[in-house]
Amino acid sequence: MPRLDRSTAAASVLTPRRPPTETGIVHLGLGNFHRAHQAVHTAAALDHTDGPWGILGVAGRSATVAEALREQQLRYAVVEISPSGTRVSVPAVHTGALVAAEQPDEVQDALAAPGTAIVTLTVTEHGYTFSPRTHGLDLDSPAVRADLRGDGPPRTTIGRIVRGLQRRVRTHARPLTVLSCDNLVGNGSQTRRLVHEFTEALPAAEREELLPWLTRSVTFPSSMVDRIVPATTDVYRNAVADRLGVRDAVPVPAEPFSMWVMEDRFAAGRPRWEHGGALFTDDVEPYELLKLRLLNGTHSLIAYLGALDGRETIPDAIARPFIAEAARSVLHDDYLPSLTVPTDIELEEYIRQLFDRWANTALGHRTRQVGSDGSVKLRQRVPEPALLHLRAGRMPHHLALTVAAYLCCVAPPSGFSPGPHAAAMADPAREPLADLARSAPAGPRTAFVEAVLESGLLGDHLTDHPAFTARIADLIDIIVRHGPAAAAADACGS
Ligand code: CS2
Repeated sequence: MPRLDRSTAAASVLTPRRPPTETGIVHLGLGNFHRAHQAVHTAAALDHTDGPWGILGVAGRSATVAEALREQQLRYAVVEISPSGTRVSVPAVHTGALVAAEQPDEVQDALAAPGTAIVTLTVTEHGYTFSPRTHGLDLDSPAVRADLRGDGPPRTTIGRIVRGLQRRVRTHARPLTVLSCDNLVGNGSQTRRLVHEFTEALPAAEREELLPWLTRSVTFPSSMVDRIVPATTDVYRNAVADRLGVRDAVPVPAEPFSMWVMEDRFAAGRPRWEHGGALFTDDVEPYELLKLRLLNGTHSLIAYLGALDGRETIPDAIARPFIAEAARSVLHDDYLPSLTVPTDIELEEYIRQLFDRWANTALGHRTRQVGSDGSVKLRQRVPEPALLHLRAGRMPHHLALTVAAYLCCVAPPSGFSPGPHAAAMADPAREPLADLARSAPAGPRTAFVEAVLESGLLGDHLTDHPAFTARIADLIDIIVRHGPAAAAADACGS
């Protein structure tokens, strides 16, 4: 069977009809999410109004996707899956694929190129080298320190951006937009702060060269992104082979739903993304919080309870009545009161859609994928709503359950086996949390939870609420002795 490439992609599935040849966007983070989200929205926009908006995709370290894309002349398929059917499309918007760790110079050139007007980012929550302790750039990280010294090619995303900006200011100093598309609260202002902090930590001459231009000419709009995109498996490779009669090594599975809301603060123009379904607003925060809490926050609880209950996928987990009930409770009782719902969102319909999306059995999104990186994800989802309730004298039982289930998955108390799906969750804090679990005294688990919260895992303020610590400890105990269903029943009954 021939490989998917420019000559074989069937015209009927290709968007836009006239693929761009000039690069206007450099994208950092060439994972599945970018290829099923910004790339698809850009393809749809360019189908309507063309322009110099090709995307140069940059992977961080792993060369697998970039190499496959190059072999396939930058074509890949998006396999949209729902119980009612499968739709395959080929977004043809990429103009190149680089690997930052292998081609650092090309990446800096691309960031500095006069035609580059936007840098988009999907580097995941832990790609930002953010320190929960200082609420700013992690200056203790060896990689950040090496990047500041300029020892070899940059290793961090923020380092790469700043080195590219230096090259830009030295050559032509045209304005630029840096657009974070990651699930962070205030992702634009966070990124701005980290880029500025990195610049401020540079030697004086470099700082003075860059900072005035950075302040004047580089904007950092915030954005809310939403599309469930699982990992690729052979099921999706076979779907492309069946539909298009070609081999695609790197297709991207995705649900049909997709949403993108952005602030319209672009320093040097942008594609007409509104024609590709994006919304523009002056204030993204209400959309971000809605999505981060109702979707992502609830998703985390479904993933951890599901994994502890032996469920491999999110649809398998939500099919368990006790998990569906816990999801409803966390969503309605704990997250919803912490939000101002944007006026154009029909809340009941939005929530109904969420449950349908989680129940998409055809998609097979794994509990281990959603449960991975909880130490960086939960910080964006849990502390603020929890504090809001605690300060008003209410106990957010299901947020406590979320943290308890997370800890049972990645830092299981000795003698407790959380099962294979939890064991497969990757987390940068796994080791330090396991150390805390090992050194916890026998008996009540309060000391362990206290130590976890004091480590800054969920920000600084939850430690002011010992009742929350005690509730998490309680629920861990119930999970260990009676299982996740009993803990969920306890949280619901409280
Ligand atoms: C999920 C998200 O893995 C996770 O934490 O909650 O990846 C979620 O699927 C996306 O944000 C949906 O837009």
